[in-house]
Amino acid sequence: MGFTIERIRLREIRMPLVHAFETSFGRTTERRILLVEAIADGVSGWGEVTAGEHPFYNEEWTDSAWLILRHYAGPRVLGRKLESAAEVAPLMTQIRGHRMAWGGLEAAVWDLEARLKGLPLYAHIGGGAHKTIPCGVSIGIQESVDALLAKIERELEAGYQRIKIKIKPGWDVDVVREVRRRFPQIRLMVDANSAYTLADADHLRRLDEFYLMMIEQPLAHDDIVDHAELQRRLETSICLDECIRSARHAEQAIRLGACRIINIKLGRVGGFLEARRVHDVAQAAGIPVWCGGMLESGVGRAHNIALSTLPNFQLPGDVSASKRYWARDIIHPPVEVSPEGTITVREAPGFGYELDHDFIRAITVREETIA
Ligand code: NPQ
Ligand code: MG
Repeated sequence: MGFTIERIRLREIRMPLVHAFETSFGRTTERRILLVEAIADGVSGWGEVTAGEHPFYNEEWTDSAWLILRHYAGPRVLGRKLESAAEVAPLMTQIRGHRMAWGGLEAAVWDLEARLKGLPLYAHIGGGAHKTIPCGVSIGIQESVDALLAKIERELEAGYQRIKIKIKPGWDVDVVREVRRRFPQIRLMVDANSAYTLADADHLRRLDEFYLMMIEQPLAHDDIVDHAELQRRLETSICLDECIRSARHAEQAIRLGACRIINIKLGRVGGFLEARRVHDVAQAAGIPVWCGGMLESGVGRAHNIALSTLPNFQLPGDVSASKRYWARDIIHPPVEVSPEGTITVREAPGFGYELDHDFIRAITVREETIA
């Protein structure tokens, strides 16, 4: 069919979180989210840039992403005849890093192409192996262990199938012990967001007695080699997040034995083409994957749901209901989770939800159209 992107509209929206979210790298109370609208033949596709407000999860942040999109990623696709959305990622290879920035545009073009073809996004990316997505929650560092236990209880009552708690030095083994004492049966995992080094291996080994599903990204954000050494010394499976930015990284991590599970985030790997490649590399090696989260608005959340329908998404993701994060989401209906802890994928063309344009306009703090 082919199409030409005539305009790209960037918007920055501000969304206060219902609850502050604290990780080993900091505390977030309000998101500054970039939405990318790609327009062809009068049809719009939507994407979300998943960078944080500061370069603390990885090197990107909201402002760096705006500049990359405005000056590098946008101009590379504007006015170019595309045969397929799969052609977008290869246009970005000259740009080093900044995958969340251009990945937001890449995802918008997949959504656009799905709409042009009248297909649901999940089908257009080759998904649909699962039509209901198992959901987990990611729970930030809390004021006290009692507060954490109460929060876990609420999420289990809501039906969530897996609990992930954030850890850091000083909030790890003793906290996990209390959680396990109270909830001996639940599917439980921890995420360190790179808060440890290999020198902490003996300390991290103390987590082995709690039969966790996995420990996510314990070591440096850009390390694979030390994770391989740590995995040899742990019984608990390592899941890599930050350091898997491409299918090549996934292949190398698996070859070195650095992980037994991979968390795939659409933005971190630069959109759907690379996410699918990571998925396929892991699948071929017998490594299960699950969909990570970046406190997305409804747009990014809907993309995550589509991604999670690929067959090797075998474990509950950090894909949860809109209302856990937002008093009001920018899509309609909001993402809802069943009492069984699942999200059912929607069949409408594109990402499957309606955009709340009036609300988006009301929370937009800057907007620029490049043509
Ligand atoms: C993770 N997400 O899996 C990330 C980390 C994370 C849901 O645990 C602003 C933007 C704040 C992105 C906090 C979850 C963030 C962020 C945490 C990402 O490692
Ligand atoms: Mg993580």
